[in-house]
Amino acid sequence: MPDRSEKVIAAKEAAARRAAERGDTGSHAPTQDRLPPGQYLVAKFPVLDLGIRKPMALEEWSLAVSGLAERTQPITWAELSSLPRVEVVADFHCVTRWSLYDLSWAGVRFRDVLELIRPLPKARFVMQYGRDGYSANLPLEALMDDNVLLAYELAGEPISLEHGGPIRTIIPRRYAWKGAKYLSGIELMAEDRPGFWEQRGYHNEGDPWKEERYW
Ligand SMILES: Nc1nc2c(c(=O)[nH]1)N[C@H]1C(S)=C(S)[C@@H](COP(=O)(O)O)O[C@H]1N2
Ligand SMILES: [Mo]
Repeated sequence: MPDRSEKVIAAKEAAARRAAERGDTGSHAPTQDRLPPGQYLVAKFPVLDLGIRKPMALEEWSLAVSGLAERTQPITWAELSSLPRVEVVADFHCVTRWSLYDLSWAGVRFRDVLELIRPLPKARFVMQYGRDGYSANLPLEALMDDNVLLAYELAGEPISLEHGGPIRTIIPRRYAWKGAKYLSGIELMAEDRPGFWEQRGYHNEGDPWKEERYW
């Protein structure tokens, strides 16, 4: 990993550690109905990731499938794009406290992809992987929501490399770190396992309305 991203990671880890030492779990009194507690609104969409951005055309994209599923062959773009197109307008909340309203995404439901994969009954958790080495864990249940997408468009355009193209996951009910940019694989698991930030002091659930920021 390049120096720059190691520094960013170290700084964010240290902030999570200091907050935990202060006994500050990140909790604040609620501000407004729409803005989760402790968040501020931004107008422009920031770019936030590990800084490892490898271009990839949609036609080259595929999703690796591993773990507890009937099907473990990769899902190709041709197959993904044959699933129903779904549009979701959602607010976006980063654990580092910026929020953005009304991002408009298009893609396919995570749920529809899971239907292709057919998770085994024992599968209760999912790890998403990004091609930058990222990972994020969630209960399978959380990915069944109507508004959880494998997104391929943002504001009517193919998702740019900066914002995680060609395919990224969005999970509007969780902090944004729970959705992998540069989505490259998913693993179905019987037991939960912490992802990239969850190993580095971030909360396992990441619900912005409960301010589940850090351990
Ligand atoms: N693959 C990958 N996905 C990722 C990240 C990352 O570093 N790598 N960062 C997460 C974090 S912390 C946030 S806030 C959002 C940022 O998305 P954006 O860069 O489009 O604003 O992506 C999330 N998904
Ligand atoms: Mo974030």
